[in-house]
Amino acid sequence: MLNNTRIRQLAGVALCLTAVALPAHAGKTLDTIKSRGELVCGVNVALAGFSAADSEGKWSGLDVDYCKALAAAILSDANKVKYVPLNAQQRFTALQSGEIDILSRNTTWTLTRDASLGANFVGTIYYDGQGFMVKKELKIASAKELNGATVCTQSGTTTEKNLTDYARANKLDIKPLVFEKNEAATGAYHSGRCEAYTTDASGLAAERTIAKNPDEHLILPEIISKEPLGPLVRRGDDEFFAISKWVLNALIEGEEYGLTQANLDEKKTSDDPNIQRILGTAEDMGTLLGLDKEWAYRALKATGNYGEIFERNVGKNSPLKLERGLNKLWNQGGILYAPPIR
Ligand SMILES: N[C@@H](CCC(=O)N[C@@H](CS)C(=O)NCC(=O)O)C(=O)O
Repeated sequence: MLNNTRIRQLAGVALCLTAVALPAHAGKTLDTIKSRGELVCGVNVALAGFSAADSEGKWSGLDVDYCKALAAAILSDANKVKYVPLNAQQRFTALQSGEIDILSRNTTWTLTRDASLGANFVGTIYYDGQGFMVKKELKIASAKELNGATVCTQSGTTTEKNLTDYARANKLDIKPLVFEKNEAATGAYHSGRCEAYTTDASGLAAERTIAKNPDEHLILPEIISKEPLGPLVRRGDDEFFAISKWVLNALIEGEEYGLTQANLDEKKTSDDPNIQRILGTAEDMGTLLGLDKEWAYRALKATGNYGEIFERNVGKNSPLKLERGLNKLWNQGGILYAPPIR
């Protein structure tokens, strides 16, 4: 029989083992970012609207803006971000090895990834789904007409499996042509080796904008999967995980409470307690996260709220012209719902 002392001893051993098992980065990410004076953010090499560098090396996009907001919250400067461009294959290793602090790169949240990469998904920044693009000259109007077609796609993504699942479920004889590099997949599509190219609908819109003649391409109406895209952080650092989650929530709540880049300073005198909490003019919520009371004010000031980020980068007046759709707020017909800042 185990007596109480023995039980406590065993529990102590178990605790020690747990502590030893934690990754070396545990709890340290915030300190590392602060002492380095820079957030290291893994992004897509080039995905119009989400992450792209201009000729001067200036990065922009929806995924990039999230990194800027995070840097503003932590370091009080949205420019203190080092962007590490990563392709589909490289992205998870870069996070696991500690090369980057956070991966903000059109990455779909799935059970397999959540459970097996040693990483945690921060949330969903863009609700997407997989679609198909074809050349208009082929006169294909629906994915159901892809029987016998060759479809180009990239490996190391969720895309490949969705394609085979869709073909099987719809009894379509689709031949996937899979490339390690996205340029190879799109190149094969443009040169006519494949009848269709498949990826996230946002990726299709991005690809169409950079095509030689965007009008020659049609994005088919079918969306064949759920692709909730969001940032990931390494496991084992709950503090940094919380900061990353709440910065995303603050961008969404900012929109919900009508806080824009332009009116933010004016709103500092608001007597709405929700706004006061977000902007830190009454209670200090930031200290609970290891930040300070102006964390969310700085994030919103740097990038604007979620709606502003969306419109600027991928919305109707941007080259991608994407509809808000599911990415509208929960009280405006969408599914964006941030837990409350209180
Ligand atoms: N959301 C999907 C697809 C993400 C993805 O990597 N898409 C491709 C096609 S748009 C891409 O960005 N490739 C660029 C690259 O690997 O450099 C996933 O997480 O697997």
